[in-house]
Amino acid sequence: MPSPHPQPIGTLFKVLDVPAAELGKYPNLVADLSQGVVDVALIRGVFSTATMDTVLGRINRGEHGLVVSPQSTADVEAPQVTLFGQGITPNDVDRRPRNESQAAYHAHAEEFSALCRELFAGVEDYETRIDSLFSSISGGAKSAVPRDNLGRLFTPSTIRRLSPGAEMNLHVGNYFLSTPAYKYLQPQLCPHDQLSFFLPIDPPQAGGEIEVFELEFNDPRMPKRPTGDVVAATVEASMRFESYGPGKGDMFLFNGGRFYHRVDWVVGPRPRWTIGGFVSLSKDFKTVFHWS
Ligand SMILES: O=C(O)CCC(=O)C(=O)O
Repeated sequence: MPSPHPQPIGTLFKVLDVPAAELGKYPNLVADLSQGVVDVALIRGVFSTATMDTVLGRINRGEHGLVVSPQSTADVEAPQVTLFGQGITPNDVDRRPRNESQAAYHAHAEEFSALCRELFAGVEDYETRIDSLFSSISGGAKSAVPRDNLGRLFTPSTIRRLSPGAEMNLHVGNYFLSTPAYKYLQPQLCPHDQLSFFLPIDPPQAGGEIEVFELEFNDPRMPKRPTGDVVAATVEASMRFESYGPGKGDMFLFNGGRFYHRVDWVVGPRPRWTIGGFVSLSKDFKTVFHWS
C-alpha cells in the first residue's frame, strides 16, 4: 500500500534543491547533511539524460557482466529489489556463511569498478564524476572507496532494479553501522550519521518515489515487534513523510542514516533503475568515503 498523505516538500525536512553546476556554493554539504543542518539534497543534472539512456540500453541488452543479487527470493522473476553487484546490507537470499559471503562481496567489489567503467564507457565516467562531486562538497576531503583490514575494497556503488509491483521496505542507514559487515568499516568513519545517495538511471512510469519519514534511528516512538524490528505498516499509516521523485541523472543525497525511508511501489511496465550507495566522512575528516 502506498503511504497516505505526504507532507508538502520542505515541511518536515530542510531541503536543498540545487543544479549540479551550482554545488560550488555548498562546500560543506556532506558535513551539513550528516549533522542536521540540511536533511535532503536534490542535486539536479549530475549526469545527462543521454548518459543514463546509454547505460540503460547496455543494462537492458544484458551488456553489464555484474553479479545479479535478488534481495527477497531466489526467484528472479518475482517482483522485488535486485542489486546488480553485491551490496553490504543483509538480504533474505544470501545464506552463505558470513566469511564466504564477505569474500564474495569484496571480489565483486573489484569487479564492479571495472564493469561500471565499461557501462559508462564513451559517456561520462561514473566514478570520476562521483569522486569529484563528493570531494567538492566535503570541504576539500579526498573522495575514496574504503578497504577492510586485509586491504579488500568495498564496492563503490550498486545498481538497483525495483520491479513493477515491488517496493523497497522501510529502513534506516545508521542501523547497518553495527552489523557484522561493518566490522572494519565503522571504525574508519566519523561519528556523524551516514548518508545515502542514489541517481535514477530510469525512473518508472509512476510510483517509485522515495518517502522520507519523520521517524528517526533510535527514536523512542518507533513501533517495534518483539524481535526489535520496526513495524513498517504502523509507521507508514501514522507518521508524516515527504515524498521525492528525482529525475533521470539527478542525485538524491540525504540523511538516510537518521531518517527512516522507503521507496514506494513501482507502477507501470518499466522497472525503476538507480545507482548509488552510502556516504560518510572518515574519522579524521580528510577523506569522504562512499560504498554500497
Ligand atoms: O536506490 C534507491 O532508490 C534507494 C536507496 C536507499 O533506500 C538507501 O540508500 O538507503
